[in-house]
Amino acid sequence: MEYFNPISAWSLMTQPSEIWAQAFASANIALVKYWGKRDSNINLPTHSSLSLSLGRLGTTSAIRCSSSLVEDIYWLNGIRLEGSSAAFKRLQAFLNPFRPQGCAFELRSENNIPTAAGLASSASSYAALVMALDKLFEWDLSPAQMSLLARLGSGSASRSVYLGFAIWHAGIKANGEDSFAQPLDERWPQLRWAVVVVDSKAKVMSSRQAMSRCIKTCAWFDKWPDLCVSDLQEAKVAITNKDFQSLGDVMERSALTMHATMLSSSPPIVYWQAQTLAAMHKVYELRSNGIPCYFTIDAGPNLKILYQHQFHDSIACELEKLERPVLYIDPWSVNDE
Ligand code: 2P0
Repeated sequence: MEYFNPISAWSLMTQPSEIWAQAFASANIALVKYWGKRDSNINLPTHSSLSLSLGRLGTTSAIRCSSSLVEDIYWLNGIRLEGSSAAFKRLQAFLNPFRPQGCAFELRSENNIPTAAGLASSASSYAALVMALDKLFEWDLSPAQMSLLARLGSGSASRSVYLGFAIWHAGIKANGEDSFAQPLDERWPQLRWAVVVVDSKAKVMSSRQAMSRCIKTCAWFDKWPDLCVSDLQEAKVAITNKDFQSLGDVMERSALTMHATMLSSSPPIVYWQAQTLAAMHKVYELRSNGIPCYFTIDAGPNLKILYQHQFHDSIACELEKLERPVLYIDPWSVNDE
């Protein structure tokens, strides 16, 4: 089956361009998680997911395409990727369909978030890359088309072409043409993220590998997509009603159930560290003291806490006691505070 790619017809007409094109994309954190694929070649998920952007945390990518380059060159945070590395091969496979004949790409990506530490750097990387390509080749794609293309690089990247809330529709078609994200037309300016950086080193197992192990070895994995469908419905209602407690409840449940699939896999996958649990218990303690805040956690040890800005001082004062770096983020602002 041919997979759906809105560019293929145009790429043949694309001329090499010596100029650089640059774009920024925010990382995103899923409130209702994506965890499971119906097609791993083109990142088609088993169910829809919902995210909120990470504002100023993300990736800036600059790209050029030239016939004077003898081979592709990819830089990540100033370090040139080895041609034999998995990251290089993945980028090259992604770029090949758009490559004008006889040309090579030079890509410079800068993440201002710890790379590969469960802070969604692949999401912002592929989204920024697609946005930069759109400028470079003057494709003039719609956001939904950019989302679809970004999904081919990394599933969660489909949600990173937007600021704010985004829903990635799972779609049902085998070629993926109906699997892309759209923004949720709701602003909630009081919301903030606190990201507790427990460990910024690259994780031992990629999300991709972990997801695949869960699908193959978690005995109850077939129950998970249905739970996500009801969680998504509940989260959408909570956002419409600006019901912080309901949104927090569903967000924590989605994250913990996703981690339950990892704990039920063989061998089990445990991303949490002692300080991850300490941070979770700090959230419970804050709540029991009347300060509303909720956590979510991805494929890594770092905890993301959602709160409303009027509680910032009380929350920051308590999180400081964890003695870990904490990043405070306005989901809708891409500027440093
Ligand atoms: C998410 N995660 O919804 C979930 C929650 C991690 C935990 O999407 O294989 O890097 O590139 O599609 O997008 C991380 O997985 O995986 C992820 P691929 P991706 O944010």
